[in-house]
Amino acid sequence: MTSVRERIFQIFRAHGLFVIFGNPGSTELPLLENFHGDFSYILGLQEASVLAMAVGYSFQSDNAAVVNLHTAAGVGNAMGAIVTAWHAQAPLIITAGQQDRRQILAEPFLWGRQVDFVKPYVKWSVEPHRSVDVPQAIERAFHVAMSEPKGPVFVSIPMDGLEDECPPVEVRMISYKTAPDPVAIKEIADALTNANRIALIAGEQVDASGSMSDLVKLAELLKSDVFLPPIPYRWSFPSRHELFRGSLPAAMKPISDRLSPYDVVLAIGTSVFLYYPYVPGLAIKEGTHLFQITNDPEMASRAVTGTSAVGDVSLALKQLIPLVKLREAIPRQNVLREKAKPSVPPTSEYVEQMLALAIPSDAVIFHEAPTSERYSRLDISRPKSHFITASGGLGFAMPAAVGASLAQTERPVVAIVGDGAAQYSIQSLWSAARYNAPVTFIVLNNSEYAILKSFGMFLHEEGLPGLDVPGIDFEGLAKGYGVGFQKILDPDQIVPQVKEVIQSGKSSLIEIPIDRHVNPLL
Ligand SMILES: Cc1ncc(C[n+]2csc(CCOP(=O)(O)OP(=O)(O)O)c2C)c(N)n1
Ligand SMILES: [Mg+2]
Repeated sequence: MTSVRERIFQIFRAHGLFVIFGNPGSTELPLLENFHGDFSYILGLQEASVLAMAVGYSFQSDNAAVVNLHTAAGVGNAMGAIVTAWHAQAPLIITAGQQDRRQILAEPFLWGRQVDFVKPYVKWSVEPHRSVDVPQAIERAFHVAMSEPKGPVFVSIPMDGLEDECPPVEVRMISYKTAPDPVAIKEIADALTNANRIALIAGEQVDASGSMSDLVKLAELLKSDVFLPPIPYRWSFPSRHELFRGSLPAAMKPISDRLSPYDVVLAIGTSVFLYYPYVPGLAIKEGTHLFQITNDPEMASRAVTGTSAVGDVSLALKQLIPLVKLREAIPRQNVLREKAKPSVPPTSEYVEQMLALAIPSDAVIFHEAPTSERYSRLDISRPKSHFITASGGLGFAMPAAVGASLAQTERPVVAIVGDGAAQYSIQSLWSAARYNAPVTFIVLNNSEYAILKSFGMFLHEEGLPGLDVPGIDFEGLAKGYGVGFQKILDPDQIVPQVKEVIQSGKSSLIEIPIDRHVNPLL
């Protein structure tokens, strides 16, 4: 006879899901009993870390990732990270234990309403009525998570009945990609052909769909300028390419100003637009026509301007490329950025400049150093290389870096985080040490929430409490969780020491004290 539990693991196996990220409790133990040797269980010491490790893993493995949490409290702890996974289109099968149904009407200890409270941030949330339905729910959950737009799903698994006999479940394959309407693509191609000056916005779905090289091909045919979207959670265009113009600013007026020289703008695989501070202005200036291609109908419907086509962006690029003609290059002036100068302690700008020299171009980087990121000059030329939190919720980068490292061993993995951001999922250091994930964690320490001081300055707010975080002992934290530690006080040592730690192949935390200068927000 084959049990419900056995069928669940058969389905995971059939879909290539051999890693379970979790933090267990009594309600999950019946599922984990006699855990199979061909699966790995990656323990995170708090659920925010568990969830983000799974996201980092799914980004690198190009597959769904499985998470097992502890009833309502565990799901609650993971909730901020589930919001991030939702915005990042991360395909997760999130499971959690539920109390035994034979006593559920009495609302026993650990019974929870998790099916309801995750709902706005998952594509599907279910607690099967019968234990024999759980494997079928897992099979369906996999397909819901993997269909575009991808995203997290939630299955609550009651702890009773997992030993019951369960009939086989058909493990199915689905082709998930849907091509955009060729008529819409032709309209976009015609507009590009007839345009004077073109800007492409290289959205996150480009990297996620493995089509960075096709986007480069399109940009080189069109000789267009290429921007990343505001606050891009995935990096989709080579940072050292001559057509690359950086990220768009994250506010209305600055965006329409930045795009005003162009008569045709194509935003491919991203929102139109992701705003942060409210700076009123036109969505787009008169004379600029914007087109959007996105895998997400909701993203298309909330766009503030332009004409949208819904469909898979990799197929869209394959359709577009043969329809556009090679254009003449437009002469451009190279804008040389001034080099930041060393000081003690160094500015975040100087540190980012040094990190660009120290971090190899094949690295996978998770960036969560809010005031410093804007100075980044990292060499990003390969797919799946640079990620930031898609929701704005901190506590993503460190655990996601651990998950990314567990998914692949060829590329070095680096997390660059602020001293504040580092605290939200600090226990991910333990998972890095425990599972030999050689992540280099670089903490830029200004003992404050500098970005919030910038935001306060922008809004002319005075007397704000809670923006200083002095006295955190990073050496103690690193050692306590079992990773290596280095503190770099001499700015000249940043490049050699960071290089050395990355090459060491061990998980380590590097603390770099930086100055406390508050920079303007925009
Ligand atoms: C989960 C969560 N809580 C609170 C915030 C609000 N927040 C945004 S940035 C920030 C401070 C970041 O400080 P740090 O990482 O030290 O970076 P710095 O601005 O100093 O470079 C905070 C608390 C958030 N984004 N996410
Ligand atoms: Mg800080």
